[in-house]
Amino acid sequence: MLKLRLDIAGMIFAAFALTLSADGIAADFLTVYKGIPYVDSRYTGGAQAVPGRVQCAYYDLGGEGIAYHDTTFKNEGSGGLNPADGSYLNEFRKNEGVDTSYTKFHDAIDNNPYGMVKVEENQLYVGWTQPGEWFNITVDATHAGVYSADLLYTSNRGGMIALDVNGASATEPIHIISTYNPADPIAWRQWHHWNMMHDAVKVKLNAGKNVLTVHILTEGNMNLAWFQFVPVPV
Ligand SMILES: [Ca+2]
Ligand SMILES: [Ca+2]
Repeated sequence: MLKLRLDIAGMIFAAFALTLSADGIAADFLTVYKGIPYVDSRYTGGAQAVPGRVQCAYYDLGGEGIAYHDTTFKNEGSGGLNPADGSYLNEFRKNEGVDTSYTKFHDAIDNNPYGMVKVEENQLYVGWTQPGEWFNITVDATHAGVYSADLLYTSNRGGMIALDVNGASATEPIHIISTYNPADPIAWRQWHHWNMMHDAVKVKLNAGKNVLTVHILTEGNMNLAWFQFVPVPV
């Protein structure tokens, strides 16, 4: 059943990709793109502002093949590792394929001594990332230009990500520095060593609406929390 679902998802994605190439790619991306900015009972902001902090967990609405591609149909975090209990955080986007979770301070999970930076408690993130997965985030840039972004993340094995802007490749593969630390005696906590990569990403945006696509290229096992975008001085 799972394989069938993945096959269907793959076909939807392939059809979507064909639509894009037939239409001449990037310039037409925004006119054919069916995803919409995320919104819920707690987050009402819509397209995320640039400059500013762009939360990965607020990836677009639109579902598999449109707003994201994920290799597992269910959300491995919400409703999975974090049991459905009626709370906002445990049930956050639990019916979507992208795997989301949030930082926890009990039992020294995300406030462990092996993190390179301190994170806030209850910080949402996209986890269970695998090569080939991607998700879209609609942002709203105050002005056209080049922006760079720091990335808050963990990475058990290192790996590569890349970003598209409006359907066109916008970065070279970005090497994500591993946060693995053999000194941590708890194996599962290798997924919780938070780090900041400064100027991890540099992209050129149009004024107003842009769609960022975050691609997981290699390794996976990264937890991606947010990109903090600032303008690059001309
Ligand atoms: Ca999934
Ligand atoms: Ca996943």
